[in-house]
Amino acid sequence: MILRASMSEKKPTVLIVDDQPSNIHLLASLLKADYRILTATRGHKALELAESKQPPDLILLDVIMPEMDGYAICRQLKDLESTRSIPVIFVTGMSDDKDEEHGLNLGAADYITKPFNPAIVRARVRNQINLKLRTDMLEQISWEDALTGIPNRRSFDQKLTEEWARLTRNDQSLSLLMLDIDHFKPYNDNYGHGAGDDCLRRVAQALIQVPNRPTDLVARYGGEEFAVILPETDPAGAQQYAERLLDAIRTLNIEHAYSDIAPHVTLSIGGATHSKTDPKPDAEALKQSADAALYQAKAGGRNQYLS
Ligand code: GH3
Ligand code: MG
Ligand code: MG
Ligand code: MG
Repeated sequence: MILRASMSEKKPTVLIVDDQPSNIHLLASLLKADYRILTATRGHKALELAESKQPPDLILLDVIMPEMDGYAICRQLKDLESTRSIPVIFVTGMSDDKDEEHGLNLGAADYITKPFNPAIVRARVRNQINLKLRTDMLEQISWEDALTGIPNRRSFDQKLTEEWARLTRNDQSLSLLMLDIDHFKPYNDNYGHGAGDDCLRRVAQALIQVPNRPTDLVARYGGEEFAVILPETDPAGAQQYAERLLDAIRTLNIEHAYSDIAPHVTLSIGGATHSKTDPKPDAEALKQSADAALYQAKAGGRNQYLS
C-alpha cells in the first residue's frame, strides 16, 4: 500500500536523476503508475528541482555523471536545510561495497545496484516514500494545535524569532497582539468542557478567516489565549486589524449567558509594536508589553483592544 500525501490526494513525486535518458526511461516506466515523475540528466537541474516549491518526495540518483557526480549531489542535498529531508536512493552500476558504504555514509536512504530487479526497486521506493509521507505528516502536526487545527505555540515562537531576526537587519516595525477570551471559566463551568472546546474551535476558525497578509500569523498560544504576529505593521494598522478580530468574534455570536459583558462570547486584545520610534530591546519585551496591554484591556472592561 502507498500512503497518500496527507495534505493532498496527489500522487507522491519521484525525481529520477541519470545522465542516460534510457536509464531514466526504464525507471520511469516502472514507477509512473504510482508516482508523478520528474527527471534530470544533470546535477544542477536535479538540485533546482529539489529546491523548488513542489519538491520531490524521493530522489533516485545515479552516481557517475558528468559535471557533478551523484555523491556530490547527495552531499549538497544533505547540506541544505530545505532538501535534507528528501530521501535519496542511489541507483548505480558501482557495485563495490566501498561505494555502497560511501553512498550510505553521505546520508542516502538506500543503495540499489544495476542490473536491478524491477519488483525490488518498486518495493524499496514504496518503503522510502511511505516513511517520507509519515515523517511529513508528523512534521506538519508538530506545528499545529491539536484542538483547533491552527498554528500552535511552537509556530508562534518560531515565527517571532524569525521576524525578530529580520528586524535587526532592517528598520521595519512589528506588531504583536495577545488575545484572551473573556470569562471563559464560567463558560466552561456552565456549558461543559466539550462546549468549551467547541467554542475554542469556532473562535480559532473565525480568527484565521479575518483577511490578513500572507506574512501574518494567527496562533493558539495556549488555553483560551491566541496570539497574532503582524510584520511591518504600525500601531494604527495593528489597531485596525484587532478591531476586525473583535468584530469577527462578536459576529460569531456564540451564546454566553454567564458573561457580565455581553450575552455572547467576547475577546480582549492587547497590542504592542516595535518600531524605530518605540523600539523594544527584544522579542520578549514586545511580548510583555502586549501582555500588559491585554491586562489593561481586561481591567478596563474587556471586549476591547488596548495597546
Ligand atoms: P478573563 O475574562 O479574565 O480572561 O477570565 P477567564 O475566565 O477567561 O480566565 P481564566 O484564566 O480564569 O479561565 C480560563 C479558562 O479556560 C479556564 C480553563 O478551564 C479554560 N481552558 C483553557 N484551555 C482550555 C481547553 O483547551 N478547553 C477548554 N474547554 N477549556 C479550556
Ligand atoms: Mg551515469
Ligand atoms: Mg487566560
Ligand atoms: Mg480568559
